[in-house]
Amino acid sequence: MADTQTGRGARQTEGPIALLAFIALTALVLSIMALVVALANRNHIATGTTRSNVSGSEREWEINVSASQAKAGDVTFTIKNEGTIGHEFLIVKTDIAPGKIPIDGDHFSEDGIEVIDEIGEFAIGTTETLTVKLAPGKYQLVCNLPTHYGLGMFTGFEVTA
Ligand SMILES: [Cu+2]
Repeated sequence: MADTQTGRGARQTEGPIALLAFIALTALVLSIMALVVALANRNHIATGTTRSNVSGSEREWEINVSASQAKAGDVTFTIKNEGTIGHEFLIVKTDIAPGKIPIDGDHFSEDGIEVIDEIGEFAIGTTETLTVKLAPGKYQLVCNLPTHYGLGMFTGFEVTA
């Protein structure tokens, strides 16, 4: 009993100081937590890979996509062939305006053109997926099967930092 009363008395005497200490400690802990979260967020932005999804379709003679731009990083294209013949899907990095790559015969030469990656000719009614890591810049999404580019199977795409 005596010990309990002594203890209670001691707590009452130190109450205000303990409260101030508690508030100061809480403020310090919250500051540290905020700093840790801020650093974690900064690191995430600096080292994390941005992922984007773009869906779209191809048909005679057009390519339609759900977005005309994406952030640099991994971009996944999910493309359906809604046409009545086979089509391909190329991602070309170029500053040439959409549709203006010089045609050599019935399609443009891919020599000297930066083709990042492609979905080879795929069948009517099927859907293909392609994930590529894209750097900032201007791109064209195209089909380069004979005559298809010239007939309109291209669309501009921009990747921002
Ligand atoms: Cu095509």
